[in-house]
Amino acid sequence: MKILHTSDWHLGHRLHEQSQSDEQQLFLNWLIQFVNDQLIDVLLISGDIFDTGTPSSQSLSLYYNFLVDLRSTHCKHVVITGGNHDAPGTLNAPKEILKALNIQVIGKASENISDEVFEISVDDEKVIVAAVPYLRDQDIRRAVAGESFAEISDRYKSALIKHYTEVAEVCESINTNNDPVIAMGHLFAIGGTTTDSEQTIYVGNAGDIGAEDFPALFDYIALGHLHRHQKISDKIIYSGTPYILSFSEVNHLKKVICIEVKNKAISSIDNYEVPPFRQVKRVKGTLEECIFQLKQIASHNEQLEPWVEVVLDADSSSSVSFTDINQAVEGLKLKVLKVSLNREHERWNQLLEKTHSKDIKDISPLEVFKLKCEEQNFDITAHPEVEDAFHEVLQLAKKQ
Ligand SMILES: [Mn+2]
Repeated sequence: MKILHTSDWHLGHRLHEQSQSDEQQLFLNWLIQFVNDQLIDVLLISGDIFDTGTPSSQSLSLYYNFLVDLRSTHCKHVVITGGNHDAPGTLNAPKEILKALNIQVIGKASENISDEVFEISVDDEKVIVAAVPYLRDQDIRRAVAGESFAEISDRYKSALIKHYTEVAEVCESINTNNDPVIAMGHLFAIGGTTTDSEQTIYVGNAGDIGAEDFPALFDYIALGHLHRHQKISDKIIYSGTPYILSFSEVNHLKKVICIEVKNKAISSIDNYEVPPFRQVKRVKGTLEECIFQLKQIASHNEQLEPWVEVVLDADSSSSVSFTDINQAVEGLKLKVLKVSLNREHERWNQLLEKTHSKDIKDISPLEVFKLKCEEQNFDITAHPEVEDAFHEVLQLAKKQ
């Protein structure tokens, strides 16, 4: 049995006011083909199907047309969970009719936790899926008057772990044949790295959940929320978004994950690169260097117009405006969506000046750290423990 894990489609998302529906449509077409070619049996989508709680009719058609197209492929089972961007009501509205098509939707935490558990059989293999959606504080925890922020985070974390523990117990109680158990989730797990396009789910370290907080019963945990594809452990994985949702993601490869089940066990977990249907790039340097790179980007014949962020060196761009850049690229097959200044250059120069050095290589990491503290108005001399911690981190970094 082959299971495909994806998440964070954010249908309807706009990048700097530009609609991303073209690349979203191309991705969905590609996914149908991929499901067919790879003989995928089960599709899991771990939250953030839509970018907003009230998706446009265009975003809704992308979604429903995809589900209809999927009917004619090899894939006969779909499990969809809600993310923090999805309105539970929107996702859940067609729940019953989708259920009749073997598409299970869990828009929000269920009152009866066993409603989040599905048994899926394909030929002679079976898996149990715990379809845990994004868990809203109010859905899993009773508010207590006068709670401090730390207490709220702490209780939320306990409620979240309790929810996973309970759903694991339901899975265990029905798993009489020792089949693989897969959980889904839409949350921030410790060890993950963020990009600029996720909304913070909760603040404060007390609310974070780590690999060790998930019940050991799960053979795989298909996570959504973080937009960079990454592993929290060998079996706890974020698929990441299938396309770029912010310029901070320009160097990320976008992936979908394929989990294969053979002889009652997960036999392989492989990730597959999603082709970039639109080139989203960032060019850096002086105005001339940026224009040169823009021309190079525009010289490739792309299906969709490339989108670019121009990051100009601060010292070379005092008089350059967004209009100047746009005039310079007129006629090129690309669009500049963002122009920003790179202050790094300036900062290094100031640093060199302060330390009376000629080259950054002459400055020790500790000196750089102390200057950074100074810049942030943090008095490191009053906090020797911070300097100790820095040395510790430095030693660790050197070992790697
Ligand atoms: Mn998301």
